[in-house]
Amino acid sequence: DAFRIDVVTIFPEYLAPLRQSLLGKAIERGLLSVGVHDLREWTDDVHRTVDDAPYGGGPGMVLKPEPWGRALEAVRPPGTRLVVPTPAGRPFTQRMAAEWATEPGLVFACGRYEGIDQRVADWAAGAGPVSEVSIGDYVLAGGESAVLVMTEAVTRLIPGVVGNRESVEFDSHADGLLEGPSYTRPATWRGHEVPAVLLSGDHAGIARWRRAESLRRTAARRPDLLSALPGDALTDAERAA
Ligand code: 6GU
Repeated sequence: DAFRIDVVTIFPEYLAPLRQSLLGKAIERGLLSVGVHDLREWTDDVHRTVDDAPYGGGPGMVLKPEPWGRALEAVRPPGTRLVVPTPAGRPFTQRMAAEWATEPGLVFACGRYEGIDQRVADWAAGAGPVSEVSIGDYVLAGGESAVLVMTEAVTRLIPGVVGNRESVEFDSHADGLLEGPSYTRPATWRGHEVPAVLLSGDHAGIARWRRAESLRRTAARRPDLLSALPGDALTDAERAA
C-alpha cells in the first residue's frame, strides 16, 4: 500500500510543494498519497476562530484545542504517528526518518503563533505515538516548512521512491558520518584538479580515500557526530588519525 501523509494546517497553500518533483513522482507511481487539510474546516463559529490568548498571560496566541480534536478524529487513522513540529521538540534525525519510513503513514499537525494547546498532543498520545520534533536550533514562524523538510527526508527512504538504492545507503548520516567531496569531469577545471586517486581505477584505494575524507570532514565540521559513534565504528588507525 501507498505511504499516507496527512497535514493539518491553517496555511494549506504552503504545502503545495508536497505534490511536486520527487514527491509528485512518487504520488503518480502510487507509492505515496498526500492529504492537506485546512484546520478552519473544523471550527464551529462564524469567524472560524482557531486561536486564543495564552492562559497565564504573555505574548502571541495559542491554537485552540477543539478544532484540533475534531480534525485529528477525522484524518488520523488509529495508531498512526502524529508529528508536531515545534522548536521546543526533540531533534529530528536520520534515524527517526528511517523508522518513520517503515510505518504505514504520518499525520502532521502544524502550529503557528505560540504553538498548539498542549492538551492536543497529550490527548492524541492515547491513540498512537506522538512525536514533538524540531528540525534545528533556530525559530521558524510555523511548522509548515519543517513538514516539507521531514516529508522529503522520510519519503526518499520508502522503497522505490529514489531510483538508486546506493545513493540512499551511502548518504551523509547513513553511517553516522558526513559524506566527503564528489567530483565529475573535467579532470582539471580553472586550475583545480580532481584528486588523482579517483582517476586511478584502484577501487580499494578509492574506498580508503573516501573513508578518510569522510572522517576528516566530520572531525572538522561535526565533531559532535564523531563523539557519538559506537565504540567499534572506527579502527584503531582511524581513531589515532
Ligand atoms: Cl519543527 N517548527 C518551528 N516553528 N520552528 C522550528 C522548528 C519547527 N524546528 C526548528 N525551528
